[in-house]
Amino acid sequence: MNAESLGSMNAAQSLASGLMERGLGGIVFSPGSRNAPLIQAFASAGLPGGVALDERSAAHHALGMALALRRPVAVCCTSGTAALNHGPALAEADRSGLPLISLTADRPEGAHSEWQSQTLRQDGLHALHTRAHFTWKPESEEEAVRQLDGMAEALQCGPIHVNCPFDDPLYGAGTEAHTEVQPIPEGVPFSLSKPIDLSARETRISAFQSRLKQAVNGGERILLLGGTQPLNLAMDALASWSTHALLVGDPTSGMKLGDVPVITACDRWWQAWQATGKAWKEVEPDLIVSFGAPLISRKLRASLADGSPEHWHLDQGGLAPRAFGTPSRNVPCAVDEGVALGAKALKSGESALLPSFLSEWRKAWWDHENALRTGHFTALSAAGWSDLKAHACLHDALPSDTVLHLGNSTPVRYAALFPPLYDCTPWSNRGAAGIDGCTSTAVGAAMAGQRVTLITGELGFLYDANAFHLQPLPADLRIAVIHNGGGGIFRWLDGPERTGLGPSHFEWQHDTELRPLCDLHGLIHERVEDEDSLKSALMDWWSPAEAPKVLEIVTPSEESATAYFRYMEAVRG
Ligand SMILES: Cc1ncc(C[n+]2csc(CCOP(=O)(O)OP(=O)(O)O)c2C)c(N)n1
Repeated sequence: MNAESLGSMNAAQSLASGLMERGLGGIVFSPGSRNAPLIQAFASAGLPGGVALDERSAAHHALGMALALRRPVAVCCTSGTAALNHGPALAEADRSGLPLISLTADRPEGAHSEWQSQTLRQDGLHALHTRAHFTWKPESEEEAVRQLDGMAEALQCGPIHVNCPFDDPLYGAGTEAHTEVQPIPEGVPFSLSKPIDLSARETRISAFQSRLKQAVNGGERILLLGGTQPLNLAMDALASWSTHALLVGDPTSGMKLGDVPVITACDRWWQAWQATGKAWKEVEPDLIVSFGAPLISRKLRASLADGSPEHWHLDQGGLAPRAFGTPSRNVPCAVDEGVALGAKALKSGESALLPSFLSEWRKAWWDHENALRTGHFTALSAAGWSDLKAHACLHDALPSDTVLHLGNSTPVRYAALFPPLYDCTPWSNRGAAGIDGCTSTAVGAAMAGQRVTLITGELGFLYDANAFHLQPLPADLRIAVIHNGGGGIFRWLDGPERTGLGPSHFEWQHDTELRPLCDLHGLIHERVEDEDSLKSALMDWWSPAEAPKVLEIVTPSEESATAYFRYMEAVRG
């Protein structure tokens, strides 16, 4: 068997059934001709998904679905530049370990050098941002199975790219798209651990556990540091960590504030510590265990790197980032598994009494944090109408059962200031931190059946407006757009203003109206411009609606930046 003799239709069919047997949870198509065999093969399977015009958005829709379903989800496009547009979502998935499958149709081998139209060199196109890539042109049944197993294995660590060269004929007769979604086939859930070399894995995990036990017994200062990752981490495991270690992480790390003692407002903590003039040495850890995407607070990360601490990183795919100046060691397991294994090791080493300098070390972090938490309410109530106030109102009103997505500019940073009332692990595309797919990712999670609320800035919203060129568009979606007239984040930085180009080239100030855009896509639009109208709009904002709702919250840009800086000062008391 080979793809040509088998025919494009059969090759696509065997890919579809092979991926479904291995746990494919959904698929998003973009229209095209070369991908006709894939469309026909997968559309008849009745998987959750949709058809999205823009491939960049489609790939983010699939990313959001993979996040919500905890399963691999595919995105399928035609040949040529379409294939390049899967890049941003693949880069995000690669950093955050999500099982996204890019299926790009291609012309037969050699078409590009023969100067045929709509071709580029597609094999390995996304090699730098995927865990593995494949050319789907199996020469035998055995090879097909081997490739499919390779795909399933790589998907446990992150995204893959499958390039599919298809020859004519591309169209069969009478494919019936299943509009009724079939139950997702049982397969490999993406967080399941099934590593390539079991013995090497066991050795590295037991080295990690021994090291933790030794650190506890030796009274070393251990920091568990969480970046963005998709899993809600188990409370009992985190509770064990909190007995022996300090927990610090982004609001999107899966360590939920309130359930365990964790510091999430990292920039607030760091800025206030700097203001005390105290030495960093007092709070420096000896050993960092990290997981997830890079920490949002660059300043805290840089200070942590100052002390060149020993560093271990939990990542199923073997990543060992040099995040704190020194080389790190990889612990090859999924984040939830690694946290649980670490907790077990810490518990087994707990016979030694906590040395007093260790208690003092943790107390230094927590005394500082507790003072800031006390100062929070006074500092917040002193603020006038601003981004800060708008975020506070939104976080107060969020229903506990909503799945929160956060734009990755200021919204994810503001979220760190408010103790969560919702049950989920909030999400933000912090892996590669592009603003180009935040809305599409939220839409993707809603496509998978979640009740999603997205809080975003208006530039991110405008940028990713193609998120709504999607059929069918899910209705259970609420989008709060903080419209501060530009990229508010650039007012938090020193540099842009000094250049004299701040408003024009960095913030990108504009007067774009959001209503016409919402009308274009059939979104229910409402606009508020002060605290009282925001509060009253939020009273029944989450009640069922026919279409997604967009709440445009207009805030003053200059006052918003001032309110943030005043808050950061006032919170110190
Ligand atoms: C694809 C991409 N382009 C540019 C940037 C740089 N960038 C980071 S934040 C930002 C502005 C975001 O503005 P907005 O969405 O209004 O949010 P705010 O800063 O007001 O919270 C830009 C352009 C990026 N991260 N990703």
